[in-house]
Amino acid sequence: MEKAWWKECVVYQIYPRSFCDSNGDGVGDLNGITGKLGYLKDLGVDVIWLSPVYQSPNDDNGYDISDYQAIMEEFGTMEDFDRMLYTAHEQGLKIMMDLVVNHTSDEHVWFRRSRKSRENPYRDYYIWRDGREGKEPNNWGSCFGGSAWQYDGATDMYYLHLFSRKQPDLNWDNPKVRKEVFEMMTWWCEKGIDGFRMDVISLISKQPQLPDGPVGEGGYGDFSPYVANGPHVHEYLQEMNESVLSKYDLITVGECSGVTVEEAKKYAASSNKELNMVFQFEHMDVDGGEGFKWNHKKMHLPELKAVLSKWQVSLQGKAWNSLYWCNHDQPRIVSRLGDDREEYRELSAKMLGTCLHMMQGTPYIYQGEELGMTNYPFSSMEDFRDIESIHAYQEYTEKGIVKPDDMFDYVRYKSRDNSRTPMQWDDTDNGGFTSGTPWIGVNPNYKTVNVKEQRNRADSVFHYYQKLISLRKQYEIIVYGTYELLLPDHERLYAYTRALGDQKLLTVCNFSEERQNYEPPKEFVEGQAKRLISNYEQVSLEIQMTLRPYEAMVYWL
Ligand code: TEU
Ligand code: CA
Repeated sequence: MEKAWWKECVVYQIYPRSFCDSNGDGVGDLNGITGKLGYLKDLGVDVIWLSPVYQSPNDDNGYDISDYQAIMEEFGTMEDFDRMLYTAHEQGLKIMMDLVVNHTSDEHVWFRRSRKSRENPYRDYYIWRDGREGKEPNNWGSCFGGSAWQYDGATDMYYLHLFSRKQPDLNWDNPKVRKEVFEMMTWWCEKGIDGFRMDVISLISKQPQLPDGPVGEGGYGDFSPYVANGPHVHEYLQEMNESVLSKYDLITVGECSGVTVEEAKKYAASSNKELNMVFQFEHMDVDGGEGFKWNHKKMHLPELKAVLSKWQVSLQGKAWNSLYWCNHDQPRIVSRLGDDREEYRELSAKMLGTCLHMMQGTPYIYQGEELGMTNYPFSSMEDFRDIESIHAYQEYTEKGIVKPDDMFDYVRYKSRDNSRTPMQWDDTDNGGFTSGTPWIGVNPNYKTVNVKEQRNRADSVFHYYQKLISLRKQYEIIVYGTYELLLPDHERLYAYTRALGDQKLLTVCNFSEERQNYEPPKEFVEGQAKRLISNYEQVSLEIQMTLRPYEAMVYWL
């Protein structure tokens, strides 16, 4: 397999709004990030993925951009950005920008011009359609509730928005749009940034007829069959690669909702004509309902193993995986697949980290994951800030689809705000995130769960993640070895091996609080394999062994 630095690195995602506030206005900012680069260096990551920092009216916390070449005022200035980039580079850290180009803000100058008249040169930058008998052009629902179409009185037509009303979709079939986007990307590359994480890039090419979709729980049609991995998406990404990406040494990852293994082999093929890797969603859906994320369903481990193993095996040698449990759209993994009760929080957070970091692919750590940060104890709908959570609650309770109490429970468990509460730096007010009033509640467990405490304690989750990262740098097999799943049907244990040349690696994780009997492959026991990491003391590999609650271990031969 061809080697590449972006296969060997570890990425850390920062959600700037919630990372560190330097000026006491309650909102995280660029100077706050610059001040914490030393922390990230110490953790050992190589690349920082910055969620959007561009100018934005913040309908969707920066994922609605009104100027791609300006910095959001709340976050600072372009000078602050340049200083952050410079300081990061000085410390050997790379910066990956979030690129949100499936849509802009409705306050972007392109859209302000586009909506003025049917004839103006910007009209075709977006997707406008006539109504159908006085109603929306088709039955599609938006990701954030309601129709995916917004009527605009000025020209008596509708525009498409797969996300909020304030996020009109760009028309990628228009070559002028592609040119503008590529020029903007080049401008950032010339500034010296090191890569792009591309927001919902799998949705940029729509089937031109825009047919009605199958109707789901909320009464709207699903757009994905006509939008996800649409007709020209690969062509447009190849064009992007040729005009921009291939000219620089970048790390690129496409957020690809609806991506299948077959599609991923095109987006992230080893021949590297499009992107380095994709974010797939299948392992995030194992505890969801079918296409409806609002529920309590618990994951079934054999299903999770089947999904992750399919991605590991199918992309082997053909494309490259990204590895993630968390991001700013997902609840905290320790509350979701682990156990966030104090007794097991750290053990299970370490177990989950082990399980993911020993796989093939580029690992992504989301801020606070390295501390085992948990979901937030929301007490009422007023605690939420996220547009998706608020709209979903309103829509499903008002239509009587879900009872208010149940819906509150679901939102509480699955809301994106669980991951967006401030980073917990120490045990002072607001977890050291801000000296002012934070824009969203700080998790009250900051008194015990925080950076300061964990950096001072050798057996913390922080030090465990530090070790996982450093192992990846020491053992090539962790990056390049081939993966094989053991015990596919086991309900509690996740065990797999990796192989590279004559080296072997064994990872065993107990996903439960019950003790589990386990018989490791003989060669590891007989060959006196070396233990690389484990979340308990006193571990030894034996032919008949018992794993303790949430125990994880890795052996190398
Ligand atoms: O997310 C798109 C996506 O497919 C989801 O994860 C989505 O956010 C959904 O709500 C999950 O329930 C990206 C960004 O990561 C997200 O923050 C943005 O809100 C969205 O695109 C629109 O830009
Ligand atoms: Ca601030």
